[in-house]
Amino acid sequence: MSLKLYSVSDGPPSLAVRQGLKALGVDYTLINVDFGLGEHMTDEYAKMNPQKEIPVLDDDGFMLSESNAILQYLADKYGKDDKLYPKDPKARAVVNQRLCFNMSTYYRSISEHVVSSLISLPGRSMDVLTSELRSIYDRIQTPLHRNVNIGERT
Ligand SMILES: N[C@@H](CCC(=O)N[C@@H](CS)C(=O)NCC(=O)O)C(=O)O
Repeated sequence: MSLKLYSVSDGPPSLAVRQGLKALGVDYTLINVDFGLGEHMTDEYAKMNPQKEIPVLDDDGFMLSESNAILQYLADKYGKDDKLYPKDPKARAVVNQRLCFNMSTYYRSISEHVVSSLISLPGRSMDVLTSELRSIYDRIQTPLHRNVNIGERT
């Protein structure tokens, strides 16, 4: 078995995949991609992921990008039971909802917040970004509580 993960040390999507691999107890080779040096912007890297984003999983030549897709693939392939990624349609749908919400809304808002502390984003003051982030955080609490009986497994 030759499983490799191209990862950036402090990138949330990369960290999520590393957590998934740890939870599943899967051995792999970690390849650090230096974001600052732009190692993900090379033509060589684009052959693995035309989006030029990190992380990328290489499972014996099967290349996969997008952290959520990687997590779902790993859980399907290596999960010894269905605790991490349930097979029951409703329980799985709750996990998928969290993954989609994180990618479409929560992570985007956190990223914008972090970037704006480094460079100012036109028309996006820190106060506005903070209040958006708070509101997003509050909104995820409702479905978290509503699905608590299913969520026990997540
Ligand atoms: N949707 C992607 C997002 C990955 C992502 O944004 N990775 C960042 C590093 S944390 C990246 O590679 N950014 C490339 C760039 O900004 O040039 C995923 O979940 O894997």
